[in-house]
Amino acid sequence: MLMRPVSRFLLAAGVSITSMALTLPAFANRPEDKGIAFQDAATPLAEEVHVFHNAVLMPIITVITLLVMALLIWVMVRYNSKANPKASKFSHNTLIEVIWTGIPIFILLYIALFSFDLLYKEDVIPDGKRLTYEGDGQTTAFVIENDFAKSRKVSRREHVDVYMVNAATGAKAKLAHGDDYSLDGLGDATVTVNLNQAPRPNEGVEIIAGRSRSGPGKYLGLFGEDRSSIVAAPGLTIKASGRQWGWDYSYPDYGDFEFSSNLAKKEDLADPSLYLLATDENIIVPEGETVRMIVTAVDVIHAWAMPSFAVKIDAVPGRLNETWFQAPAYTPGGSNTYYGQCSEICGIDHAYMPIAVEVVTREEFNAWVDEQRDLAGMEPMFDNQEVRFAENVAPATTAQQ
Ligand SMILES: [Cu+2]
Repeated sequence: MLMRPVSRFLLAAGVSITSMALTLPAFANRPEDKGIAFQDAATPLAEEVHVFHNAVLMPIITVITLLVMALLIWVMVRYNSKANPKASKFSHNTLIEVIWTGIPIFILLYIALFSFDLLYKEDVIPDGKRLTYEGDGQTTAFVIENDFAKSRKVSRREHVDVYMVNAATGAKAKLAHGDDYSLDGLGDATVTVNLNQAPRPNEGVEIIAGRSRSGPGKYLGLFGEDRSSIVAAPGLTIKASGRQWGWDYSYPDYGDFEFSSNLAKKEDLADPSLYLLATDENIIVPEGETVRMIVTAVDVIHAWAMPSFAVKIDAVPGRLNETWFQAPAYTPGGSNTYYGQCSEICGIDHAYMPIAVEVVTREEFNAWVDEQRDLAGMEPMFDNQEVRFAENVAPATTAQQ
């Protein structure tokens, strides 16, 4: 098992761990004491799962519960032995039997209508294509190669999202089809986005094309607000391997460096309430990136779960399971670490194998990759002189055995 010093990356040199500990933000994205609702959704897919639960399942559950309770009360009051001393003897009623078979069929069909769509999105890795252009004040036409598989081709205007990006701040504004741009060649080999106004040199255009739309859309495609967006294909793959008692991670796209992530000791935590959630080494992901998780186990079945991403997948020895999530945006000074736990009872220390995903900026991610590559004896990939990692800033937390 690999053991690593606890590392924290600091943007500016000279920031000591003491001041870090004092300025640690309040953590969200974790279970709350006495909480009974979902953790806040941190990804569009998790939002969609919450909408499915709140708008589709909850009304059905509520109506059925009230109906059954009313029927029970009615039976108890109207048909008890005092109120109804002479019981009737019939045992069949065709109409009632058709009703109580038919209604549940419609309820299940209604649930399936929404849940099959959601299951598909959870299961299938997004394949959206992201193109970015810098404005030059003249160009208005941007071309998308429509080289998706036949069933995934860009053929409707819902399959293209266009954003205007402010180059200085990185702020994105979604453009409206019709008002801001038109599309040519939908379903053909190339699709052209024609902007009504050429982006200026300090502006950028971001085009995402594909059918992997996620996030709450209009109810039945008709009512309400559409907050969905097309998700780009994964730009990062992380392999997670569950073991008694912790997780090992590797980053195959960046030289396959590996590290172990174990339960952080209580005395090492700035916030002791994070005990059993915090790890000694977090999974580091760049903000906004689509991440493919490949999950397996080395001994018994574990499960990799991140409630705020609505992700839970079994880690089965000898098998590779695949899932994905979209890393949330990085909030400067905010809570950028998300907590989950092994979610398959795997033995005596099942409760001691937490999962922590930390979202960072792209520059910090690159610096972290270089640090990990250095620890694994590899050359740096990015070698950014401005962003540095501070090593050995806290006492090393070792695996508990
Ligand atoms: Cu486990």
